[in-house]
Amino acid sequence: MAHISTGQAVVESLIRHGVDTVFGMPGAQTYDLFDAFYEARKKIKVILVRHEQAAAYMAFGYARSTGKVGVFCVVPGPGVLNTMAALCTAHGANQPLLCLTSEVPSDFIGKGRRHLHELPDQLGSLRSLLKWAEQIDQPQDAPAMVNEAFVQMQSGRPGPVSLQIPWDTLGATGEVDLLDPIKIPRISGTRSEIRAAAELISQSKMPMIYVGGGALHAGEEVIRLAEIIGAPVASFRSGRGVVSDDHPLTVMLPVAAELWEEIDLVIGVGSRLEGLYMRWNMMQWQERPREPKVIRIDIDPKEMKYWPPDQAVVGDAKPTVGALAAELEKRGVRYQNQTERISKAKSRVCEAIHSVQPQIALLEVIREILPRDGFITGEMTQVGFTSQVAFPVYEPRTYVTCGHQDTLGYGFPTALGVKVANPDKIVISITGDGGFQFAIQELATAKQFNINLITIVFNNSGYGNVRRDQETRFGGRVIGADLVNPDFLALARAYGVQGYRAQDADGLREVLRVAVVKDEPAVIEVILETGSEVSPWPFILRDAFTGNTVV
Ligand SMILES: Cc1ncc(C[n+]2csc(CCOP(=O)(O)OP(=O)(O)O)c2C)c(N)n1
Ligand SMILES: [Mg+2]
Repeated sequence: MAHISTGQAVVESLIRHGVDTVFGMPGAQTYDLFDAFYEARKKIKVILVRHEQAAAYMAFGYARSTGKVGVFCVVPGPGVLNTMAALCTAHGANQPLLCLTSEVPSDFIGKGRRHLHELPDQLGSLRSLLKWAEQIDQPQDAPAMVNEAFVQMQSGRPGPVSLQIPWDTLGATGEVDLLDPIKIPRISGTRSEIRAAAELISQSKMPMIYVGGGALHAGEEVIRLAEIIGAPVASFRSGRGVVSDDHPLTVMLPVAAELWEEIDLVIGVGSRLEGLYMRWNMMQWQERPREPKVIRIDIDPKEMKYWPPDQAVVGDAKPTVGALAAELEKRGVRYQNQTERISKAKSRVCEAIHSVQPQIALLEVIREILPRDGFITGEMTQVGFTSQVAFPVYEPRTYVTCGHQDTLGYGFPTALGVKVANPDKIVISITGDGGFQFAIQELATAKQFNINLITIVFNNSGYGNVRRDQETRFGGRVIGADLVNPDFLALARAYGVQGYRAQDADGLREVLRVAVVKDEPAVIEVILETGSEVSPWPFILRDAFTGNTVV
């Protein structure tokens, strides 16, 4: 029992959960919380940002690259609203993020008197967007509320949550009992579900495994299953790296498209099967075709209603896939060897996708220099889109994406969080000139906190993706797509960050090598001629293989 404030009780509880970093920006309502962070400064590092969106994106990058909870702390009202794009991205990508914030003083809540930073219904707004949100009303409640927040973030389908503590409550003191964290068990699918799934697999001649973000911790089990049944393991973006791309059974999305016609069973693991059914067919697939058959292994039972499989197995990927592999081994399943078919499809796609220039050449240079355990963070840019279907990934979590929200501007601040979480690894952010300018001021954060991130900016003087669509689908009626940009290198230098420029892939190789050795925050600008990039979309939406045109 200790006599402490609510703020101190929250911070002590975070420490018990292993939190070592908090991203954020203080304000009057959160002073007591920041004062508690000050007291705990030997155990928790506070990283100050220049705009709250970056605090949330950095926490997102921290979570995505480690599997741990990402924590940020912002003022209520405008502070919280500034983090919403990142929170909806975290929600879409099932990431455990804790948004710590405050509220108007308790006596003012719900009165509508327009107190400083007051929202009509902040808790209601947060609940409508997040997995869970609660208010702490007294110091004694803080440890149990923090425990519940961690359970909510990490159990079932993970997701972002918020704890708000009213201005006056944060400083209020009381006798507090600190608590140990609650262990979250990994629950397997039932025996009967696993037997039924094994039965379907035994009847299949050409199965394909398809993994998503829910399988990132289950790589070993997925490989075991793949090797028992000789099936290719496909993924779009969140599942990249579950199985290394240099395993002969791993295939990227366009290779899966090549194999698709003969596949008679899809085994989805921790995935909404977005690549197959929500990207292909121009994102127009309303109902699941009867063939191929589908088994879905997912921790979220609701998924089974959204996209009904022939066999549902509700459980955590790790024990469930492990149990399924054991069941198949016991049965001695025989399979048709697909290895040659897979390697032929890989070579065909490799040749075809080589036409997506200059993106492929640029990505090859990045892959050549980035160590196997180095991280790359994507963006909604031509090189970023191409990377989703062409950049080899060797380890889980090293390919950091925003998932289905396709949130322009997430990349650079997210990558800063990845680097904070992985200071000893090389981290590269790839971004367009458009996306970079969503959070360019965080170069100051990189400088101040020695976040040695390498940011490669592909400068085509515009929203290249928009421009291409307007050129090809609206007869050249280009509107809202061209950008007059600042001098990115001068800007980087003004922030005290190293700046480099490259004109092509060879130039990028030269400066990227230098930047990696120097190990300091760096911006590399790659100049691209406007409209010069070949569209990667046929390889994502599958029309390269079906002859359809992009709608
Ligand atoms: C938050 C958000 N706003 C707008 C968009 C729509 N959008 C997608 S890509 C894009 C252009 C990106 O331009 P840039 O970052 O320069 O990359 P480029 O396509 O030029 O390589 C836009 C505006 C989006 N996906 N997300
Ligand atoms: Mg651009």
